[in-house]
Amino acid sequence: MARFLITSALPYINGVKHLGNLAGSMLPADVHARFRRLQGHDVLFICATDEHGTPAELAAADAGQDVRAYCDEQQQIQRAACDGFRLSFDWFGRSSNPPNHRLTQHFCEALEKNGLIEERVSKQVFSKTDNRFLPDRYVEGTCPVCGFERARGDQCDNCGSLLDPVDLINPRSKISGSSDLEVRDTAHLFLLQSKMQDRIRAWVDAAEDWPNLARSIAYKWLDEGLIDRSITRDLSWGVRVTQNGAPRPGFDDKVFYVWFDAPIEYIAATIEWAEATGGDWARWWRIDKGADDVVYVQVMGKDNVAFHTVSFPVTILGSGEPWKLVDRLKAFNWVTWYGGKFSTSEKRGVFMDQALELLPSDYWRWHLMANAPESADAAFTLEHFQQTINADLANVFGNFVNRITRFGASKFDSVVPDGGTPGAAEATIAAELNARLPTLTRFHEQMEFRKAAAELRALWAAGNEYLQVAAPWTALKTDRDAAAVGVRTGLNLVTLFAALAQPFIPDAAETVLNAMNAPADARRWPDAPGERLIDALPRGHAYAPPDVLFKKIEDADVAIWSARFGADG
Ligand code: B3M
Ligand code: ZN
Repeated sequence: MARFLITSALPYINGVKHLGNLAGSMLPADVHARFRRLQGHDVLFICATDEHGTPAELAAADAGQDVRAYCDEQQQIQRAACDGFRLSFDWFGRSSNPPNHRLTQHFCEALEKNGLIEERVSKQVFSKTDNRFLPDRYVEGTCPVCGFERARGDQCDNCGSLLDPVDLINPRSKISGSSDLEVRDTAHLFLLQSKMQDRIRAWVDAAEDWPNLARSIAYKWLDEGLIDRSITRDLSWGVRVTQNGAPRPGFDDKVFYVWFDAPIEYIAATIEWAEATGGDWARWWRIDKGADDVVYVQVMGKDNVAFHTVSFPVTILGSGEPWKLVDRLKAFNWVTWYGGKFSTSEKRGVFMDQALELLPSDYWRWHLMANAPESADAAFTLEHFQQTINADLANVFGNFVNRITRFGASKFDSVVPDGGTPGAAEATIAAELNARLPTLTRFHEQMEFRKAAAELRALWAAGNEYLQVAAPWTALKTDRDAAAVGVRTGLNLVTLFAALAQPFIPDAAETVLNAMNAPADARRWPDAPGERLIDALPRGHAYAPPDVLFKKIEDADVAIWSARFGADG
């Protein structure tokens, strides 16, 4: 028994996430949390919406809503989509809640006491029409390098040059279109990351449990050298800047940068959880309060890795306080939509809420994890989705469950039959279980989702082969005892396969386990030898065949969905 703290990257508040976001953070984190619970570990699985920053302000303005009201509404919508996908968070918090405000201010003050914060004056574009400073990407103008007329203040999309907004020719506000801009001085707090370079490198060197993608991204940033970065912004929506517990002079119109407060919300969401449930948050986060034996697992897309391997650790280590740091960091590449980008504005791709209108969550969960973007980007196509579902879920798993439970119901009264002795076919499937189960367990432990799904599929396929060989329907004509062995073994495999499927397809697995009246120990992660697992249910144990588990996806469905979701490449 160990203790696992699992966090998924926090979905940004402006709208429901698409399947690519889901596949690279919340879903794999959920699969892992479910797996660790089945193993009997103590798991705390935390997520939250990331709510501060300019995009939230602008989305609220677009929707004609107050930003707080906008976030309240969007949080409910995202929560419903997460519930629909059966994401089993112990808590789904909000970075705009009070615990995060308090903790963010606390961290900044602790960093300042340790000499890691400096106030610096910089030049920034101010829009008189909008009456606000403009973040770099909200200034638009002509690129001084290539002449492209719609270059952003931070980068030109045409020639790729990195820009400073003050370099743009004919700059204008992207918010109002106004060109009544001027460059003004503004003070900001800088986090002196350069001073932490050696400590962060030593910490990454010691982090042997990180998969390659995460390590290589961390080293890339370290090798380029950590630069001091501004952790405040000229905005009104966010965490207020304080000094010694009081508003910081000169910072009335400023808040912390969203990427400074967002990771702190992992801790703050745990405090929200503790306040709501009476749990002990410090036991999960403070080394001095019992968190030393916690294994902390983070899951995220590759664009978030630098913030988690460098910036957030600077905050934590720089505070000088005994906070828990990440032990295992699992990062994902992108899921693409037919090789291109998912896009809300261009209506390309399927978003979480839309997916659930088409099919139950298990279909999506299985496909996204069986094709997880682990070693490279993975292209989602509806045709590939159709193939995976029809082959793996309908033909292999669904068909196996259906065939044997129905045959047993009609010929052996819907109970696990007694009689007969296991022979060569049972020895073969038992050996297969003994070989494959430890591998499946290891892939889950290593968070190799694609490989874990492949191993589970191979087990299901071995079950079908077993039925082919044992053929209780043929045996029944001459040898009822031999048929009884086949049905008994088959029904035990049904239960076992459903138990093993729980992390990936929890609803279908539960349907099968309930139909089989599976006792509690048959619902946990198995560690018994194959010979025992194929004869675990008591003789005479009653069950009822479940309804068809998965319906096939027809070509006509794919045609309709392609038209609706812009699947034309
Ligand atoms: N909200 C992901 C994004 O919007 C970001 C993750 C925060 S994790 C602390 O790209
Ligand atoms: Zn350019």
